[in-house]
Amino acid sequence: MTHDLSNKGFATRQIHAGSIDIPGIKPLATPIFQTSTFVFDSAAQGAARFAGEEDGFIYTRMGNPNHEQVGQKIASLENAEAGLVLSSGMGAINTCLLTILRSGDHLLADETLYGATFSFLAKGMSHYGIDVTFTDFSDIENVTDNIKPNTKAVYFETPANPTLKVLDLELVADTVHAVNQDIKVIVDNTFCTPYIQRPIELGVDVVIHSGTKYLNGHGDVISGMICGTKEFVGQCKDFGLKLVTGAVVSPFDAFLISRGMKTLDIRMEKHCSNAMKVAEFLEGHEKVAKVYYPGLPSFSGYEIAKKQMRLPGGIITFELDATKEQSESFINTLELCSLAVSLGDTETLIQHPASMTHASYSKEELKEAKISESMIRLSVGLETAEDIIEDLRVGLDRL
Ligand code: LCS
Repeated sequence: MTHDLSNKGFATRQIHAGSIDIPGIKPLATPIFQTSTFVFDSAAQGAARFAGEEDGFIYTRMGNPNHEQVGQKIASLENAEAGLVLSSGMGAINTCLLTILRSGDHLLADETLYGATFSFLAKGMSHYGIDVTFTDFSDIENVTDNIKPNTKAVYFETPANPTLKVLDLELVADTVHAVNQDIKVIVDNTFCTPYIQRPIELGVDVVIHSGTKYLNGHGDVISGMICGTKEFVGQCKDFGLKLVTGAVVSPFDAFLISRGMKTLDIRMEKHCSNAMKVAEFLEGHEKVAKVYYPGLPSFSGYEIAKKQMRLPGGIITFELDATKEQSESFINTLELCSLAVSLGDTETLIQHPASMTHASYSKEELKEAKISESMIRLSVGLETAEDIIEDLRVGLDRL
């Protein structure tokens, strides 16, 4: 399906990886294979496909050309052997972890995670007899100290949602593998995308994405992805996705994601340059108490970010020098910034993590994860930077 693109640049691969050849027709854009099932030429062929003796599509839960295209694209961009697209980021996380873990196993996770991921690990995993420990990976001794003989996977985000805590990918991967080479080190790379950061090149085993965010990039699809070795992604596909979660994405959504991914690099450049301007504006404003952004030298994660991220990303978290009511009215009165969860869209989105994306954390858990109740998270969009800043300035001046 794919030409050899191994020596080609990122921009070329985001456009051409996973391209589908249809002899005799040759459409430039990929058709949408909106079909639930595929017709066999014969009973023998059907049997051969089920037996894995012949390549070819069977049924869309088990594979579809639009899925293959996205899987190949993300694998190429992450520098992974293989990639798989799923129905949501949560679908990807569930599929990945339930492929690795079984009753009696242990999972070690960083304590600052997207709210639903935290909930699934904190509450859902016990349904399967899986033990989970949360700790702060910023202190690498917390990682070493909490690995047990039955630890099968280590899970974290960097930068983390919503505090933007930056963790050293290479250090975490090397530390875990030095204790036990077989432990799968899994990182959620949603905030960066492979344009900014490629964890597999730094020793991580598995990369997860919410494809809902920058990869699709246009706020019109929910999806997720898993990248890793051919063997592991094959297990996620043939066991996790096919038999356990059934988290299959529609061919139409896969088509939209593939279309979105073709412009990933230029969108990420603009998200990041806009975010840098907005972060500098916020940091200089007297009504802003603190700004969390990997591109600011004042930010605690700045040095590690510089080492492993090619750009600082498009998400900024900040705290106002204001009461809870004032912060709420600030968010309510913005005009250009939309009050909505999600991130990575063309539109600038603003939300309050403690009561929205991270509402599943208890007050104590929020404190533990250093998610303050006054944090406001901004996903800087692709509008004109000065217009985003002006919207924020008007809101801040009203305080
Ligand atoms: N991982 C991260 C880092 C996320 O931010 C999200 C969603 C997910 C996984 C789950 O992906 P989904 O199933 O939604 O595709 N984050 C959201 C957020 O911060 N606001 O709304 C959703």
